[in-house]
Amino acid sequence: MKPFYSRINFEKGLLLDYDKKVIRRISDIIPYVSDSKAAEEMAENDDKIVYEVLQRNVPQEPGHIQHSITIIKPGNIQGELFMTKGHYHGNEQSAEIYLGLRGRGLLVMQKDEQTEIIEMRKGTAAYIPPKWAHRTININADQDFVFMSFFPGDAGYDYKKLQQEGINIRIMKDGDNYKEVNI
Ligand code: S6P
Ligand code: ZN
Repeated sequence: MKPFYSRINFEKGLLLDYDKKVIRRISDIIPYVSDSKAAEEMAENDDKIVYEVLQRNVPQEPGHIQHSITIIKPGNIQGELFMTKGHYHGNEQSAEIYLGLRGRGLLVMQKDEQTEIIEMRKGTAAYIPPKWAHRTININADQDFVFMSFFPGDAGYDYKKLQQEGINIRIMKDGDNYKEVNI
């Protein structure tokens, strides 16, 4: 393949060139939220977009580096702030770097009984070591949270493992702020 580039608008926190857009609505994250019943009802009434992932097409092979931008909308489901599904990498040796571009969010990571949380904003570069599950949450009530991710071509996704073991910490709306709730 040939070299290529993408343009990022840092003011708007947007990837201007992308090959594929994945849209996740409330109906897509029902099994991942604390109150699945509330999510089902919300999805029936108004199936809002929770997040979008803008991806570049790169071979999903060792040696390549996938990169994409995630835009998480502001909102909550029965108080649980809008978030990504969260996953382990299918190839568990794969690390990842998240770079904050706009808004404010939390990166929640989990490995065995350990949980780590990094608050992210524009300019935060967070390192997710191999074997740590990761999920991001928008903690701003009126602004998108946008970050860019860089990960190995063959990282893959294991959503089931995290869904089955459950995530230990939920991020709930607390007035204009947020609180961490241990489960
Ligand atoms: C991929 C990386 C991100 C997420 C994206 C959506 O390894 O971590 O690009 O895929 O933020 O999250 P999720 O959990 O729905 O894939
Ligand atoms: Zn990942």
